[in-house]
Amino acid sequence: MLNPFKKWLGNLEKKDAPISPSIDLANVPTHVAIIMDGNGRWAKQRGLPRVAGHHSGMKNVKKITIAANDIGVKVLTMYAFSTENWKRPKEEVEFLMKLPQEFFPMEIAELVEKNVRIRMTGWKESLPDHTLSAIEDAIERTKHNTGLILNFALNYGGRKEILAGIQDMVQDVQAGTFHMEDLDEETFSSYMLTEDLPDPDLLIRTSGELRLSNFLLWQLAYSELWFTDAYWPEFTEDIFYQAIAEYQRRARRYGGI
Ligand code: V07
Repeated sequence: MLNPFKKWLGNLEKKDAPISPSIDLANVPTHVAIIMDGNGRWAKQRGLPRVAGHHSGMKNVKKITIAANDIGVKVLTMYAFSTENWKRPKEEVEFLMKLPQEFFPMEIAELVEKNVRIRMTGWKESLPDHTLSAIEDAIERTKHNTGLILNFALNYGGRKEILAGIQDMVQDVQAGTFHMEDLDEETFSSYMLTEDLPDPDLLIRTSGELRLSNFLLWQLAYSELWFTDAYWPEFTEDIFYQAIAEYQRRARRYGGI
């Protein structure tokens, strides 16, 4: 690019919200996954209860969804609750399970206006009825939207997903509807909960932890990983765009040369 500001200026002409001059809008990751960590620590640092951190974290979800939508990200997967999180204190779990029903009345109008489609990856069975109906309502009300897919990973665990996929596959083999000769990475992917989504191009984890914590184990095989010390409630559009710019600077070679 001869004039690095050309895209930036082009941007300003098309949109009123300035994005970032360092982002190449022609090379934006299709699928970004985020581990929204550090809500409890953010709260503790301020002398607040952990749940205040979760609440603040919830309010950050829409902001980053809109920032992602503005640059053309197609899928945004947010890790909201893992299969391990049930082990937390009962009061905290109960509070977390109320967040979906609180999120939608507050955010749905703007998300619908931006053409965002809501989805969920995880096991619905063990969620409380009030949580599940809030989620299903949002999925239903946005199912015809064609913009960014906001995919909540909720009651999700990567190893459990892989084992469940193997179980389903073995059942299909026994029923004669799947043949072992056809097993390869692509057919196995169709047994994952994310069957119809592309693999994430970029994983972001907040709060300084450098682990995958059982998130999208199969799907993250070739993803770029990006970490920040910022706690999720203080993660801004600017930090998000820094991650995108860094993603664009890295050569992605898929283990080849
Ligand atoms: C949760 C807020 C974000 C920080 C991480 C943990 C706490 C949004 C939702 C949500 C989930 C499904 C849905 C609509 C909204 C949510 C949980 C926790 C359990 F359809 N934030 N958020 N769900 N946190």
